[in-house]
Parts: sequence; structure tokens; C-alpha cells
Amino acid sequence: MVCCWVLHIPTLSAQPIGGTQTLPDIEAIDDTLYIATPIEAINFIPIDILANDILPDSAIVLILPSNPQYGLAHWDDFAKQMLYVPFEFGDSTFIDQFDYTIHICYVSSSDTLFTNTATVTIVADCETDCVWPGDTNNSGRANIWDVLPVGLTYGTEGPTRGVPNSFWIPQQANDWQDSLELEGNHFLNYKYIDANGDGKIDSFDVEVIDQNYGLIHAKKGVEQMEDADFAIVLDFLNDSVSIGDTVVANIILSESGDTTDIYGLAFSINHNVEDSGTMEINFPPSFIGDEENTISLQKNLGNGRIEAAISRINQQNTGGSGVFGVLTFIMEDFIDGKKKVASQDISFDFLEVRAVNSMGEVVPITGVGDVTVFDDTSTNIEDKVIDHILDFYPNPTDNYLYINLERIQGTSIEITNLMGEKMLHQTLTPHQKSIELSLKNWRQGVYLLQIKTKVGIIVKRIMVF
Ligand SMILES: [Ca+2]
Ligand SMILES: [Ca+2]
Repeated sequence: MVCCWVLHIPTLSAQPIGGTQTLPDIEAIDDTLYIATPIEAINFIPIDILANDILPDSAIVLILPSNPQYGLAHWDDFAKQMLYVPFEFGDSTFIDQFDYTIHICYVSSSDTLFTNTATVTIVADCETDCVWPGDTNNSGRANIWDVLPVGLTYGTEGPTRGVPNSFWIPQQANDWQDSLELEGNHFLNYKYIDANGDGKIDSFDVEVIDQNYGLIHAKKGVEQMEDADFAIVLDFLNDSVSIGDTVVANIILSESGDTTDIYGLAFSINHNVEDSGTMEINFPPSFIGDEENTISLQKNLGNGRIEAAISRINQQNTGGSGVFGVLTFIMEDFIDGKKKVASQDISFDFLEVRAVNSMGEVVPITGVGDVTVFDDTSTNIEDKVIDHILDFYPNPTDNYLYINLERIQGTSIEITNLMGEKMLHQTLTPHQKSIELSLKNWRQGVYLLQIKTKVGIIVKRIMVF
């Protein structure tokens, strides 16, 4: 079997161990070395760990590797090279890591020691059917659509993948017994869906999608939105929006026509809000399910794009309609080009939407966006959102919330839920040093803590459990 070997030495500032002498110029530079070799035919793979490093070469006395996890490393003093041999041969893909200590004699100093780290990536040969962890639908990239295959096959078990890992490298994996049937007579083997390679399809595989989100290994066609009677609709609750407002939009499965059975939904939204750092999509309990019986993922990609997916995990469709998601953000300054504007449409459009039933069949669906108006004419300085480190705890909480006000000239505190409903309002006295709020018996979920100060509003997210 042909294997590809990669040596990667990350940039590290070498750390002297002991000694106070003037240190020589020494630098470990990113170093990638590919070796294609029949792995059974060779005992030790040479790794030129010094190739890209700035070292006083002639002064090197000895290089000692620490023990790698998945192989052996050995310094050949005669050949002046590091040799590495993995315990596993052939069909597994993994990353190994070991430190090596360089002993050098330099100028007038006595022995000086440096420690660097070498990372070895072993990529097994899989030219056409490699698994890329997180690209569960084998489309060429890891993104929101990859949540759906995990939901459809949730709980299935199969063979583990060599040394299980979630590195974004092509990975050899044995086929599982089952495949999902996709559109156009395509079959997707379950091995792609087990993103972390542990032999089980579950929420850990969603975490791998999250970790490798947006990464691409092959260019394939853009997934297009289809025309359909069935729609996912965004609906702003705010008629108009000023700086500092919490903007809330419901995400609704349309109620018109017959109710269609669905299992999972994934979508991406384009918008023109520039400071969208606070934007997020949550899936409160709905006809689709709750935290116990669904998986979900949301990604705020910045640059006017947010994506999210939710899927059931019990292989049974749900019928129904209504609100199943909530998009929220806090409005900051609206800047069009480089110019501040006083009034402007805030528009949200669905870019791509996909729904599947429990058989994995595509349910035709379309997306309908919404517009609200940014109106800054009524805004004063107190409504400006400011970034501030706030001392408050515990978070999450199930009982009380303590807030240190010593460094803030706060005038009032407000807590709202994600629907924008006011849960608590408290006026602060001048020079008040702290406050303790009781949140006992609140519904579990995310809330927004807003403290008005003389220079603007501090907004923090708190979680009640
Ligand atoms: Ca994918
Ligand atoms: Ca897994």
C-alpha cells in the first residue's frame, strides 16, 4: 500500500532549559515534508527535522526525541537524521507528536538545551473513498448540510476507523454495512457520517462538523434551492430597530397547504448587518423536538451569513408547523460602505434551504426572508452598545446572579428572554457597588443581561438551568 507521510514542525520559539548564557539564533520553522513510500518495505522513515530550522548546525551535539504515542522515534547520530516508525502499518490515518531536545555547544557557552515539537501526520492511501471528518455527506466541504446525515443515521454503530480522530485530512476507513440513498441514485456509506471515527454516529460527530466547519477538500457544485409550496419563513418581531435593541425574528415552518412530514432542516441566511457578532439562532422546544431528541448546530460566519440546522434523531418524521427557531442579535451602528446611516432596510434572505424526511428523501422547500427598518433618529448615547468586561457569576446559574458594579456607573439593569420579553428591571442607585438578583424558578434557557451605563449599554448572555 502506498502511503503518504507528512512531517510538520510548528513554529515555536525554542525554550532554553537552564543556563543564562547568550543564546544563539535558533528558530523552528513550519516544515512540511511529504514522503510517498511503500510502508511495508521500510523499517524507519527518515524525518529531516532540521531542514528548515535556523540552527548553528556544526555545534549540534545530540538530538533526543521523547516517546511518540503511535510509533517510535530514534536519532541516528551517524546519519544526522531523525527516524520514525509507526506501530500501525497500512490502512489507518493519524497524527503523532513528539518533542525533541537539541543539545548544542555554542561559542563560549557550555551545553545548551532546546526543546521543539515535531508533528507527524500519517495519511493512509485512499484515493477515491477517503473520509474527511465532518464532511458527512461527502460533498467536498464541511458545513450545515452535514448535520442532516448524522440525524438520519443517529445511534448506528459500525467499525471504528484506525486511530479515531477528527483531523481535516483524507482518512482511510472500511465501509460500513449500510448506506443512505441520496438523490439521483447516489449512495452514501455510513463511514462518512461517523466523523470522529469512533464507530458510533452521535452528537460527537456534530461537534466535528462544527470543528471543521467551512473547510473544503473538493470543488463540487453549489447546492441549489428548489421551488416548492412548502416554505420556511423568517418573521421579524421588531417593526423598526435602533442601536442597542435586541432584534428578534421567528423562524417558521409555513402553515399553508398540507402538513408535510419532515425529519431535519438545514438553511443558510444572507443579511446586511455588519456588526453581527451577537447574532445567533436558537431552537427552542417545538414540534420538531427538544434538546433531548434533536441535534442542532448554528454557525455565525460573519460577512453577512449565518447558517443553522436541526434534525430529529429517532428515525421518525414529525408533522406540524409554526415557530421552531429564533434568530436574535443586538443592533449596533449601521454603516453602509464607510458611512454611518440614520435609516436603512435590514434585510434577511434565505440562500439555501434543505429539508429531509426520515428516509433521507429531499422534501422540496423554499425560503422566504423578511425586512425591518433601522431607524437611528431616536437613539441617544445611552443606547450605544459598548464592549466591557463585566464581573458577574455564576453563569450558568439556577438560583441567583451576582454582579460587581464597582467599575461601572450603572443606571439600570434589565434582563430579557430571547423573545425580547422583559423578565426583570431594576434601577441602580448612584455608586452602588454590587447587586444580587434572584433568578430562581426561571425557565431554563438563554437570557440577555443589559446594564445601562452613562457611556452605553453592556450586554451579556446568561444561561439559566
Ligand atoms: Ca459536506
Ligand atoms: Ca462518531
